[in-house]
Amino acid sequence: MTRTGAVLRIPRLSKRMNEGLEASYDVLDLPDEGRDAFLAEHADRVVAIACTGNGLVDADLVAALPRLQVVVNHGVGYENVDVDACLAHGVLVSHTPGVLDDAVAETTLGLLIATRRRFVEADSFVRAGRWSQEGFPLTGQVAGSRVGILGLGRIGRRFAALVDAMGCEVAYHNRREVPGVPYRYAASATELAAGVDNLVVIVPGGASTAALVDREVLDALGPDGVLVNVARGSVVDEPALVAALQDGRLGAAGLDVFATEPHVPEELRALPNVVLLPHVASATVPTRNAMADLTLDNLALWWSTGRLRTPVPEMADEV
Ligand code: NAP
Ligand code: 8YV
Repeated sequence: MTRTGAVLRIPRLSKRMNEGLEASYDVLDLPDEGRDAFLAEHADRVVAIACTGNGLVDADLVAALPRLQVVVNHGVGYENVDVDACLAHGVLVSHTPGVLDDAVAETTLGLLIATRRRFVEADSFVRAGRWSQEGFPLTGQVAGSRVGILGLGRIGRRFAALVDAMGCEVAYHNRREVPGVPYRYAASATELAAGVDNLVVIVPGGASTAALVDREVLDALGPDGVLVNVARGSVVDEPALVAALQDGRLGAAGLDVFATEPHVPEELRALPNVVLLPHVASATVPTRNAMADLTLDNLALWWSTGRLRTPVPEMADEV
């Protein structure tokens, strides 16, 4: 199949992605300013979009691109893409499931241990020369603890296997019980939080999970509880989280994601009982290479056959 047209990049991507796109396609960059003038000049050339989490593909953009046929998203989460608008315009969407599970699961475990064992504080304690005057306080422990997983999907299951191997008692909540897993099912996020020491959040973002972890869930987790969020900032009610940490109603939190990245509220940054990461759960060289390659594979396959290797689940019947 011979296709003509340009690929719209939103925003500029990794070196590997940019080089892969530029080697094979006519690439345009959506500007932050002067969008209307850009679209007036180029809209009818664009047949594909290559984007990532902070590249918004909303209904207005989809409607403004009359020849758009495919969106390839670099990332497994795709709430940045309005899938309903794409479906309505016959536009296909792909994402990058599976290739990042190990990296995200190991980040989740690392963040949980760093938070529960206060490793970042302990590092500052040594650097400040305090060790010669006093010992660092004893902490809680992850091994053998009760771990709740909100979102037992691809990544959640990989993480469950890691903490299972550490002798943890694993429970989870999804909207549907997963058949055949050896972990206890909880009927709600609150019920899950009430029965564990550590709550790990790894559901998709978007409207359906917005503030799923609210004050009630945080209070159920309680003053000795640790929350780890590697999902999306939108899944946790951030002001409620800050208040719970400040009031001592929640023990500690390890966060890779925030409500309005890269902004992290000053109140969170001022707290000693948090470990904060800049959305790096998948950010290893091999994993980011695999994500870039899968994204480029989807585009190349669509370009030559009209099909996708890893369509988003809403489109599984379309390709
Ligand atoms: P997945 O395989 O689709 O798993 C998602 C799980 O969440 C499913 O088990 C699903 O079960 C559950 N779920 C969905 N909506 C729910 C709700 N409203 N309440 C309770 N459970 C719900 O996805 P994945 O590949 O594991 O990735 C999960 C998410 O992790 C991504 O969408 C992305 O947002 C995030 N992520 C973050 C990073 C990072 O860098 N921090 C990296 C990769 C992924 P049910 O459908 O039965 O509810
Ligand atoms: C990336 C992610 O940070 O895959 C996801 O959903 O959040 C991360 O792997 C993001 O896609 C930016 O590349």
